[in-house]
Amino acid sequence: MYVFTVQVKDVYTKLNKLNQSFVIAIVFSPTPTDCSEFPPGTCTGVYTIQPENGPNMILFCDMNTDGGGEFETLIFCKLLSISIGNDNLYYILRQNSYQVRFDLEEVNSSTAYAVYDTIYVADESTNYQLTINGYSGTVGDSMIDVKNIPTDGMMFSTRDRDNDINPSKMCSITQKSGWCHPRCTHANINGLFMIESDSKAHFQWKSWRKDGITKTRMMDKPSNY
Ligand SMILES: [Ca+2]
Repeated sequence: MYVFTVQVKDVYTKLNKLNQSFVIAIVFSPTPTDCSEFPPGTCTGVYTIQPENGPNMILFCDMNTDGGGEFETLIFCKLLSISIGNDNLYYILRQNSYQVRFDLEEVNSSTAYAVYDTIYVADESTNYQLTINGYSGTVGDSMIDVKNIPTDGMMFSTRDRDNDINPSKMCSITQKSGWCHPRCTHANINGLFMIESDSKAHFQWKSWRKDGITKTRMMDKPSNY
């Protein structure tokens, strides 16, 4: 039997330096190890989980999309951005086999998705090396770069950590996104919200839209859920 309490967490203030944004996190006891452990009928919402031998963390759990049990690793829209971070992803994903789903929306409100059967993020000693493969969906497979090199197997780059395979560029700077860039990626899901710009830095999923993507969601769930 699960019981739950409600906590108010100042998450967005820490992440975005906003002053008056709070999120209510529902805390079950015992603490689930991921969103798939919540009892049937649990509502979509913000919850506290704790992976085995890992830290407590707050997640947005989507209990509706594609059968539920998914946790949102990234939410990007005009007003908010929440990311659980690579360390927390590692603690969750090492527990089981997971799949990942990307939901994309463009300026005219049409939507599309991609599912990859396998996702894993290794620990910091590997520079958070990403495993992602087994595409299906409606947006096409954009987990490749401009030379058709797959994103699968790449390490995470940030503006001060160049782990991509492009010797002449830092793709995290060119595309303004922390990501497992091979060369500069076709799926810039951590890019900027810039509908009108033709910059390489905005949201992109080139096999679907080069411009005009207004929302991206990345959600993971156990493969056997
Ligand atoms: Ca580089």
